[in-house]
Amino acid sequence: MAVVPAATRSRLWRGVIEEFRDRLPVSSTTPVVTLREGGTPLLPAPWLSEQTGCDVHLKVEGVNPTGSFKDRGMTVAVSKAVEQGAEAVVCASTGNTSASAAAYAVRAGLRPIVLLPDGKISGPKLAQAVVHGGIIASVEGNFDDCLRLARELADTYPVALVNSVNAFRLAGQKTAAFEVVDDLGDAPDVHVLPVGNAGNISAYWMGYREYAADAGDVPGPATRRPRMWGFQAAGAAPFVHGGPVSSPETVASAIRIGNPASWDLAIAARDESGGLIDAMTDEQILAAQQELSGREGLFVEPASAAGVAGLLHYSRTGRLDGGQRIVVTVTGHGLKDVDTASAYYGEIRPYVVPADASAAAAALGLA
Ligand code: AN7
Repeated sequence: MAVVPAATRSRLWRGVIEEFRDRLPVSSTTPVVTLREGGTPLLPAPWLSEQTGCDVHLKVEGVNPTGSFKDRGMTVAVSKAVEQGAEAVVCASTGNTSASAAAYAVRAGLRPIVLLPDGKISGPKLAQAVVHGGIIASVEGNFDDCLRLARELADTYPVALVNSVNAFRLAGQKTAAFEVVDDLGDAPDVHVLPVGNAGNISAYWMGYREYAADAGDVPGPATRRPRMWGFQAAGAAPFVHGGPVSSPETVASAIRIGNPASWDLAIAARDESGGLIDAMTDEQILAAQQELSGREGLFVEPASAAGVAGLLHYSRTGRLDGGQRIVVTVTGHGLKDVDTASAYYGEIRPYVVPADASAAAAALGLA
């Protein structure tokens, strides 16, 4: 068998802790719990670029091991939990955090306790918590109730809280901004993403600031920082209303959150960057999800399309200058919520054909 010289082999991505160790709160003795998350594609988006007159790229976080960006923060949070001697972790979740927490916890030999809003998380996300051995509580309440409960449990009982109020989560998630700069050579003009509990917009802003080294005198890999544009769902838009929303409602169940934990950090990200946080309707979000699937070939879950919906809306209403370089984070895989996507198309009516080439060709419009 021919030997492939090491230099010509593709390099194995080691996960965000090993790739960015010097910028993360770990030491040489921290046990690294990883599923080799991160290193996700920055995908050029020709259709969105044409629509907006900008150079648009998608940061495709759905290819992480559990299918969402949550894995970046979870590798750090669970590694630190092990280091600190935890035996169990707890989180509240609209679905993706629980999937990620359960996977990383079992890998580390910890018990994953997940608090989910009763009936309000998608089937595939619930299945992930189940297959990873999650100890599941279905809470009579919404995400905000679950998070309050998770905090109270972690305050009183021997269990580590791994929601994004855990600073290790945000530290891990900031690595996505590092990857964007590493791939583009500098920060984009605008970074667009969905906003729910507001950890991710806060983490990206931390990452961009750190890489531009505005706190120290050593020049960083970036010469500039982007404006941060966050988009919520109209029925769950506390940042747009200027305060908590008591009964958040949206088809984008991942961002059905009325009382975001990272409120101050997200406001700072918005204002220090000269950015904005706005809301899109469920119709706009689903239309953007469909356009991403049908035009760019990328299937994302509804919440993940909120940023794309916002970008298209701002462009179509004349509020986006052309010629800019834009990165949009699409946070979770489309397979995370197949029911919502399928429902958008109504009843599926395939061509029913005999197993015969000429008859099939006629029915399918080939002949
Ligand atoms: C696909 O899993 O809050 O603003 O509990 O799953 O950082 O909260 C999920 C959030 C965007 C919003 N896109 O990010 C949870 C949870 C997807 C998400 C968000 C979430 P944040």
